[in-house]
Amino acid sequence: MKIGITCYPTYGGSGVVATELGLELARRGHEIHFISYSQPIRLTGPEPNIHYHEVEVTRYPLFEYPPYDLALATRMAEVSQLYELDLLHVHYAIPHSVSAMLAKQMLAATPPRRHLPFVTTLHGTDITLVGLDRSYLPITRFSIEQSDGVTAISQYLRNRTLNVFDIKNHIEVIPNFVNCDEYLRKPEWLEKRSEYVSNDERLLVHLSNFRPVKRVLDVIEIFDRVRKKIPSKLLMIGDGPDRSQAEWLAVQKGLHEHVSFLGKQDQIREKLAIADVLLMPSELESFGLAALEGMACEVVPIATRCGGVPELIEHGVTGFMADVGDVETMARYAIEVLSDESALRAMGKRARAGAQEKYCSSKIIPLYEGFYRKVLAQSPKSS
Ligand code: GMT
Repeated sequence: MKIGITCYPTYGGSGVVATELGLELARRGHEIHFISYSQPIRLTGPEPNIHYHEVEVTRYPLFEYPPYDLALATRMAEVSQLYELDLLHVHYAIPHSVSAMLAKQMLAATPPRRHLPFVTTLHGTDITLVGLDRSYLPITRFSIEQSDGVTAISQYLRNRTLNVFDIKNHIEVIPNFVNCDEYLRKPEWLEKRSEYVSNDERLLVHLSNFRPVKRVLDVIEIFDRVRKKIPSKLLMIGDGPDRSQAEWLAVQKGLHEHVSFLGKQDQIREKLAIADVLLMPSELESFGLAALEGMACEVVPIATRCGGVPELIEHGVTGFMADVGDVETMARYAIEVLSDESALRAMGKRARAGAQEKYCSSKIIPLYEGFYRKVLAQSPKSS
């Protein structure tokens, strides 16, 4: 198939999922065209079957807000026409779904009148936060209803979308995935662990875009409690609006020598795979991709019981969950599991087995392929 993919190309789970999906589909022989304002971050080098089309947004003094969604719609239509795409797959409804809807309408109305179905994948904040802003809700609902296929990354997000948006479409749940052959605890990566911790220390990790929903201050609070009982260090991977507050809290608590803020990183898996525990105390996660990537690397996730997280983590078996804001309980779980090497390693192995059982890309990519085929079969070839 020839598939156009649009996503937010910078750091953020939806862009990561979209890019990894494109890469996996390309390896399986599909022709993939990324259409976005910059090259997706995990798209590092030239890859067979992968094309990237940049969306240029004209700046003009009259445009206080340059109309990216219109430029995107135009580029989507152009690329679809030129490369004879079979369908578009947009990740994150706002504004990508609206742009795809416009591109589809333009192509249908202009000779030679191509039919271009589009699939929208809902990731979370497009529904839970942004979509609930009254100014975005009607257009988001409309573009979801106009989609030829809609998927959600968890059962939770599917149910929430159906309830909040009162949408009649079928929403297929296709969960996020991880490449289990690339995300694993490689012995040669473990050798690098000594750059961060000594032999008698434990290593905790947090990975996010440091937005308020991630509650990064709770990460520092949890680590503060763990560090009082267990010699340990914390790696903070990523960047975003709450980073300086977290750095300041670490200084105030006298932890600055034990916490490394690494910023945005390219080789996430090599950093994840050397850790013992991953902290994800988010206010909300529709899925929690960081936890899945950690689990594949045998890192025990300690997270909040929110959104789609209970679908991913089996409490007490493949990780731990506590209520949002309950840093005492999350710290207690971390101390318990980090105090016992064999329990820690056994839970890490069960975490990987949990990831492998349901979420390896080898299991999930065929679900997307099947879904595309279903959408194409239901769509007329030309209008
Ligand atoms: O919340 C974020 O960090 C960004 C957001 C995104 O779209 O990039 O994440 C959402 O999508 C991820 C990938 O599907 C999920 O793993 C996250 O759980 C989800 N975030 C929320 O629901 C808050």
